[in-house]
Amino acid sequence: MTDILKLIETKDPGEKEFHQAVKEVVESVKPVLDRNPEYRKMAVLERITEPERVILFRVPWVDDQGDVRVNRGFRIQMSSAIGPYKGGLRFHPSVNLSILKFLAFEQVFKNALTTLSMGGAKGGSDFDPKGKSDNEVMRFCQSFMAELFRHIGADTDVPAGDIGVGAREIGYLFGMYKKLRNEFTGVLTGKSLGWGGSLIRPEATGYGCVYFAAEMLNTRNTSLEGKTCLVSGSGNVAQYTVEKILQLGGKVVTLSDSSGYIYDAAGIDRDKLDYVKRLKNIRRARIMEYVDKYSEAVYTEADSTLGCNPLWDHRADCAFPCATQNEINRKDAENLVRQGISLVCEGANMPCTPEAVDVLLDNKVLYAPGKAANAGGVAVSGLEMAQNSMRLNWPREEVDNRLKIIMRSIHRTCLDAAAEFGTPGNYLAGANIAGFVKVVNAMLDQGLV
Ligand code: NDP
Ligand code: 2IT
Repeated sequence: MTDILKLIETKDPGEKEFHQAVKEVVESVKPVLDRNPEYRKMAVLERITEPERVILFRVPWVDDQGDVRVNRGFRIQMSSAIGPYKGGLRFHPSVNLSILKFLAFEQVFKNALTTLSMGGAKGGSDFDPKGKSDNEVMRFCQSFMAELFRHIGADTDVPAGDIGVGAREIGYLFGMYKKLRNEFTGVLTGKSLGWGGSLIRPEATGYGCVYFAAEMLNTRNTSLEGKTCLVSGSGNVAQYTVEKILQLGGKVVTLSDSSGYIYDAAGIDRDKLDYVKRLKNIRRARIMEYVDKYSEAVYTEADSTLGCNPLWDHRADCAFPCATQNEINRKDAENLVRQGISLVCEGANMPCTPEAVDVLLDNKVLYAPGKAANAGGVAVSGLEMAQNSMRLNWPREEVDNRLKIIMRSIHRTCLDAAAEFGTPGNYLAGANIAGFVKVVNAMLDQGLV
């Protein structure tokens, strides 16, 4: 087991997020390998940690001043064992190979858990959409797609959104793909409703995450009704996480962005959430403006010298990290436990460090890893692909019901796999094991490819 970790540390030095994601899965699946000697013989770990294909390309574009800019584009096609490559695109200055490989690796298991036929991928660029005009974003997206189009397709690889990529970017990317290929196919998901998008796709990650949390609470005979919740981020996933928590009777007291966080003791109600949606999605402004509008709330600037994020140091029952990777460290987890938290459900991908997860599990906190809890987003992407293939659009209730059924099934699958392999109640082990077994069995069926 250590060998595979040593191997990737030697082969891929410095890719710390990728190493972190691999280590977690490898530790979880050890009992599965022990029970199935064939897996080791067929080198499944060595194969599953090596992307099937990595595409790295130059993205030149012209800004509004007429200056030429150059960014780096990526697509990591990690696994096509159970379906076409599938996973989001992230536009953020922090994007690098390590981050996209960790995300693609996680996506393989997440997509397997959805029960739909999707392989795993991730892509993006170090382009920062913040502060850019719509025209600049459009020119960037067109240049990005001018290379990516030759590597993707409705039956090959179907990208979608992630941090910094929402409906606007998907629109520009789709337009360019269609022009270059001269075909109108479901090559991207997260499309707008008028031209192939699915109802509930914008809501799906956040709603699904809260459905998953409700299932977990149900195992302890309780619900979100009356629970105080901490939510981080204020983008797509955070907004719809808050919306569903409110619908289920919970109270949300925090939201954040990379500049800082707001704490609203009175609770972020439906009207305040609508304000946040306008602030973030239309004006693309900072969350600090919330306190100008609602003076009862308090804004705290982000301070990386603190060694912890004070957002996670408020009295609460449930926490939903919905911003980015490694946003909850050991100290944050200790603060959450001290403040009485009983559930942490990951809307973001890998927001808890391994040390934070240990603290949560040691303290019997219900903890759901992102690859299970945030799988609703890609699940509804899968439903968007199905609708596109049929050239049909399902009504809102139908997609939402399917999403609920999928989240319930993922919850059950995690618990069953965890129990079968000797770690009852451990959703992390369960998610890793169940996703791994499905993908690895498909790899074995298909021979050495
Ligand atoms: P958005 O771009 O809509 O929102 C991202 C939010 O997180 C913003 O509030 C952003 O603040 C904050 N954020 C981003 N990077 C950092 C950082 N380095 N430090 C602090 N805050 C940061 O993205 P999404 O809501 O789509 O994605 C949020 C998380 O959910 C990501 O981990 C993503 O991988 C995951 N996810 C997304 C899915 C989807 O369908 N969109 C599906 C499953 C998971 P700011 O505006 O200041 O950058
Ligand atoms: O992390 C994720 O699951 C996503 N960003 C969504 C991927 C998708 O293809 O819908």
